[in-house]
Amino acid sequence: KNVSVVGLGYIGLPTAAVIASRGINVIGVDVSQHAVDTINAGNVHIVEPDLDMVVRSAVQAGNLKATIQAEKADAFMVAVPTPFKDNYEADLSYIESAANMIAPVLEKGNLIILESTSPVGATEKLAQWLAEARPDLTFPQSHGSDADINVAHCPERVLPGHVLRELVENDRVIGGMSEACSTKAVSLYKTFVKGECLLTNARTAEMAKLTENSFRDVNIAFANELSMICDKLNIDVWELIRLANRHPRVNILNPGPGVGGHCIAVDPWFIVSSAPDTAKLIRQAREVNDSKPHYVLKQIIDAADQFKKPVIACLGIAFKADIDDLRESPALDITKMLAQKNNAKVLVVEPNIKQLPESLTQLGVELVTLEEALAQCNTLAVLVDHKQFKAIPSELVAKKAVIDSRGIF
Ligand code: SAJ
Repeated sequence: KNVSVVGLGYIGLPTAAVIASRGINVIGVDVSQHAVDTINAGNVHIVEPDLDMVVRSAVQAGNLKATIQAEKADAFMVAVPTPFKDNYEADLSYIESAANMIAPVLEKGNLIILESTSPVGATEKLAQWLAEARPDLTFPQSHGSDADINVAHCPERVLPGHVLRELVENDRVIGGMSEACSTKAVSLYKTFVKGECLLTNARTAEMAKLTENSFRDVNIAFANELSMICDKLNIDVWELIRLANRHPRVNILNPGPGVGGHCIAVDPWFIVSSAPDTAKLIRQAREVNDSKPHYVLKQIIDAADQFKKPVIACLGIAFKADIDDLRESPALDITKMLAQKNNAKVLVVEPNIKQLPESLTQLGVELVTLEEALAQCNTLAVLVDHKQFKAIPSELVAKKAVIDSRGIF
C-alpha cells in the first residue's frame, strides 16, 4: 500500500518518515523544490531532534521519496499550514490548493486525511472541494459510508522538540465524515501509532484540537495575569505559584514574556472567529498573552534607564526553551522593540542559533556568548529559560538590573 503525505513541513515530514520507517511506501509532496531535493538527498530542511536520521534511512531504504506533483496513492495525508488572516479567520487556501493538487489522481477506495489544525467545518470544505473537482466519484457528504472516497480529520498534536516520540506515543483523535471513513483512518494510524485511536466525527475532532491549545493558552494567560498582579502587590509570583500548587487540585502554569509558536497563539482565534459573541474568555486570554511582551518590554526599559549608558543583554530569542524556532517568538519581538528604541546597546545570547535574523542585525543588535554578555551588560533580560541560562550562578548577576521574565533565578 502507498501513502502520500502532502506538505513536508514540521508535521508532514516527520509523519512521512515515521510511516516509511514501518516499511510502507511513502510519497511526500511539497510545493518547494528545495524541500523536495533536500529530502531526496536524504537530508532535512527543518530542525527537529533525530529527524535527519529517520529521513535518511527511509530514503536510503527506498521507502520515502519526495515529489513536487501528486501521484496516485491509497491514502493521502494533508499537513499544510493554516495560518490566520488579518481578521483572525483561518486561511484555508493551502488546504484548497492541496485538494486541487490531489483531486486529479484520486481513485475509488482512496482515503484522505486532514491533519492540519483547522477551524470547525474545514474537513467538510475539503471534501466539497474534492467533490467539485471530481464529479465522477462519490464522497461521504452525499454517500456516507458507501462513498468512493473516504475523508477524515485527524489533528496532529505533537510537541516541537519531541515530535518523533509523540507521533508514535500520543493518543489520536480521529474524526471520520462517516463510519467507514473513521474505520479506514484507524487502520492507517495503527501502522505507526502506539497510543489509542479515539473515534468521533470530523467537527468534534476539529474542535478537540482547537480546545487543547486554547486550554493551554487560557492557563498561561492566568499565570501571566497573576504575574502582573503580583508586581503591583509586591509579591514574588514564582513563590506564590509554588505555594498555591501545593494544593492537591491546583496546577498553575508558568508566567513568561508572552506566548509564541505558530499553534497556541493562533488556534484559539479559530474558536473566537466561529463564535465571536460567546468565546469571551478565550479571546480575553489571547489578549492577555499578547499584551505580556509589551509589559515585559516596559520593565526592561525602566530598568535600563537607570544607567547613563544602558547595555541590555537579552537571554534567548527562541519562542521557548531549548529549541531554535523563532516563529512568533515574544522574546524576538521584545528584543526588536528594545533595539528600535535606539538609546541602548542590545546584545543577544542565543545558544541554539549561529546567526541573528536580519531584522535584528539591521538594528545593530549583536549575537554574543553568555560570558561576553555577562561581562558587558548592566541590564539583563531573561526571555527564554534555555538550560544554559538556568546554570548561571546568581552571584554573577547580583550587581545588574535583572528582569527575569521566566523566573530562572
Ligand atoms: N509557555 C509559557 N508558560 C508555560 C508553558 C508555555 O509561557 O507554562 C509559552 C512557551 O514559552 C511558548 C508558548 O507558551 O512561547 C507555547 O509553548 P508550548 O510548549 O505550550 O506549546 P507548543 O506551541 O510548542 O506546542 C503546542 C502543544 N499543545 C499543547 O500542549 C496543548 C502541542 O502538543 C501541539 O501539537 C502544538 O501546540 C501544535 O502543533 O498545535
